[in-house]
Amino acid sequence: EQAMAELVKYTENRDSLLKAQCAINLVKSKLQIINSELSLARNHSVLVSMQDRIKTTESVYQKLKRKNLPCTGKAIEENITDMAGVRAVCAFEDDIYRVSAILLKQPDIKLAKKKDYIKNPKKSGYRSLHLIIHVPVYLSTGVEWIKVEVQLRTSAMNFWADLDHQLRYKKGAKEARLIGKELKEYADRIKELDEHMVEMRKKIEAM
Ligand code: 0O2
Repeated sequence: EQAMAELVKYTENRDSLLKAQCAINLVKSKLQIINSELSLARNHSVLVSMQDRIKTTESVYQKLKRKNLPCTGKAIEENITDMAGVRAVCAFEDDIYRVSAILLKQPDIKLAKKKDYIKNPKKSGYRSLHLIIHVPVYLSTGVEWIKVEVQLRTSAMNFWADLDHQLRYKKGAKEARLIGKELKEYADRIKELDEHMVEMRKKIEAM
């Protein structure tokens, strides 16, 4: 309980929440512009949907526990890279890399870390492209660079990850073990499906 109270000081600080929301809005606005331009150029809708969230105290707590870290501001600052998160869902896998390249070329975006779980899927079968970026939020007191984790996925990857997340986080370890192997097989099938969908689109474009 004391750990929780310590955590709340950092996760529910109004100043930090405001900055996180501003950073999210900025990234979403950039992604919307990229989507409009790219969809026009490629002649199909590139982004299917976008979601954002600020990590809850409970989720931060679970993550710190999982990593055996103390509930301190320092531990959050150093280890929780997704306090502010934006998820962008594309129809096609190749568009993920187009969106990412355009975003990262912008001079006011600083890339801290790129984790390509599409080229290197997690053991669970999880696939997505993660970009941990810093974006400038202009406040009356000056500029502050805020960390945002952008997760880029296809609709199919998102479908799989939502289901997996429900199982992994809402159910216990026992259930996860029982069904994990089966889910991994579906992740492989989704990978194939994503590849076929790009081929199909190219075929249609060439007609
Ligand atoms: P939530 O509820 O989404 O916020 P590490 O494993 O230490 O290298 P770390 O810091 O855990 O890396 O980050 P990682 O794994 O690069 O990305 C974390 C986020 O990616 C997760 O956030 C999930 O959103 C997503 N993710 C990563 N692996 C999986 C997976 O196997 N299945 C699903 N469904 N999502 C995954 P949180 O904080 O775990 O959860």
